[in-house]
Amino acid sequence: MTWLEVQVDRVVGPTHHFGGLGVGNVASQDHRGQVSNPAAAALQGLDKMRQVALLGIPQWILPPPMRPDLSLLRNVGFSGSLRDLLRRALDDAPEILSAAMSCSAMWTANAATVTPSCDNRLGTSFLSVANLNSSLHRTIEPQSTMEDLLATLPESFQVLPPLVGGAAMRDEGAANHMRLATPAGPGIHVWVYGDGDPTPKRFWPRQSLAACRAIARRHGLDESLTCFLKQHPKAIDAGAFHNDVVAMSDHDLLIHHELAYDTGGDPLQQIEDRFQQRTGQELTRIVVEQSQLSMDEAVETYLFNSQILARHHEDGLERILLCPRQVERNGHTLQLVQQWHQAGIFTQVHYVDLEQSMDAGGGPACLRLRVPIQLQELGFWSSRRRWSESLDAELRKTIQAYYPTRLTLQDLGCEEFVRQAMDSTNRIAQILSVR
Ligand code: SUG
Repeated sequence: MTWLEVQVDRVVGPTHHFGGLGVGNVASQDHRGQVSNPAAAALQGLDKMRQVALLGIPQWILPPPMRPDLSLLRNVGFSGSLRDLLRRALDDAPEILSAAMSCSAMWTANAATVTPSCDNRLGTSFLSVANLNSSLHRTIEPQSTMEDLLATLPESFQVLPPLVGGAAMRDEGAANHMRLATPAGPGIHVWVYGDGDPTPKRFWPRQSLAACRAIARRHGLDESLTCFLKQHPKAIDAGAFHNDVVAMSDHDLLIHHELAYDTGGDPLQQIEDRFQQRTGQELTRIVVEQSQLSMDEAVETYLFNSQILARHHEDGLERILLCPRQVERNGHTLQLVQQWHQAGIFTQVHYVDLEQSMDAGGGPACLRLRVPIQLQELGFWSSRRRWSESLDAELRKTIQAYYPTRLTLQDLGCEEFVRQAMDSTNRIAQILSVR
C-alpha cells in the first residue's frame, strides 16, 4: 500500500496587505504599512502550485475567504452602511479593520492538523481545524476553512472543529506538527509547542502543550506514537513563531536547527527510538549547527520553510526541495542546500519567488497543507479544485483582470476598493465552486 501526499494551497485574496499583525513574526512586523501587490501575491502562489503539479504531485486549490469579515467588524461595534462602517473602523481601530481584511488564510499550513487512518486505533483519517487563537486576524479563519475542507476532502475524512478553550488551547495547525513515516504508511507524530518554563522574553509562544495533547487524543493516537517537543525560547525570540521556520521533515527525514528545541531530557532521542520501534527503520536526523547557520539567518532566509515534495518509485522515494529565492541569495544556506543535493538527500532543488508572502513571514511550506492519503482515495477528492492547466489559466485571467496591483492600509477603508475586492473574491469562488 502506498501513501502519498496531496498539497493543498489557497488562492491569495485581493485584500492581501502588510498589516504587521503576525505575533512574533519578524518579517510581518518589519513590513507593516508597506505597499502590497495582491495580484503579484496571488500569481506567485499560483506559480508555485503549477511547479508542484508539473512535478507530478497532486495539487488542490481552495478559494480565498470573503473579506472584509463583516461579522468581526459588527461584533466589535461598527455598524451602519458599508461606507460608514469602513470609515469608522479606519479612524477608530485600523488594526481591527486590517484583521478583518486579512488574507492570512493563504498560509494553509495553519489550516489544520492531519493524521492518516493507518496511525490510529479507529482506522479513520482525522483533520482538526486549527483555532489560531493567538492572533485576532487569524481567529476569523476556522469557520470558512472548515467549510472548504468539508467540500474538498473525501467523506472518509473526519473533519473536526477547532479546539475550544481560548488561549489555553491555542493551536496553529500543521506548522507545529511533523509526521515521520515510511512510504508504506506507519508513522509517528511530533508536536511542537512553546508555552511553559523557560519562557521567551520577547514574543508570546503561539502553541500550547495542552492543545497538542488534545489533538493527539481526539485523533485516537496511541501514546507510543506521539512525541512533544518544546520550542527553544531563543528560537521564538529570534522570530521562529512556528516550528516550520526552524525544522522540516518528510517521511524518514528530519532536518532542524540546533537551537530549534529546548532539549532537556533528550526528547530527540525518544523520537528516534519511537520511529525505529514503529517502522523498523532508522530516522535520518540532520542538525544544522549555529556555526553553520545562525538562527537569525534561518529566520531571514526561511531555509527550513522550504517545501519538500516526495515522489514514489518502485525502488524508493525521491525528494525534491522548493526553496524560497532568499535561500539562493545567502551563502550559508546555499552551501547547505548544495551539500544536501550532492549527498542525494534531494534529487532536485528549485528556487521559487514568493516575495509577497515572504514579506509577511510565509514561505513555500507555509502555503501548503499536506494531506496523506492512499492512492485510490484521490478519485474521491473534489475534482473541481484539482490543479489543471485550464483551472490555472482561468484563475490567472481573473486575477489579472480584477485584482489590484497596489494596496495601502488607507485603501482598506475605501468602499470602492472593498466592493471591487468582494466582487473578485466571488469570481474566484465561482471558478472553484464545487456545486
Ligand atoms: O501567522 N503572517 C502569518 C504567517 C504564517 C506562516 N505560516 C507558517 N509558518 N506555517 C502569521 O504570522 C501576517 C499578517 C500581516 O502582516 O498583517 C501573517 O499573519
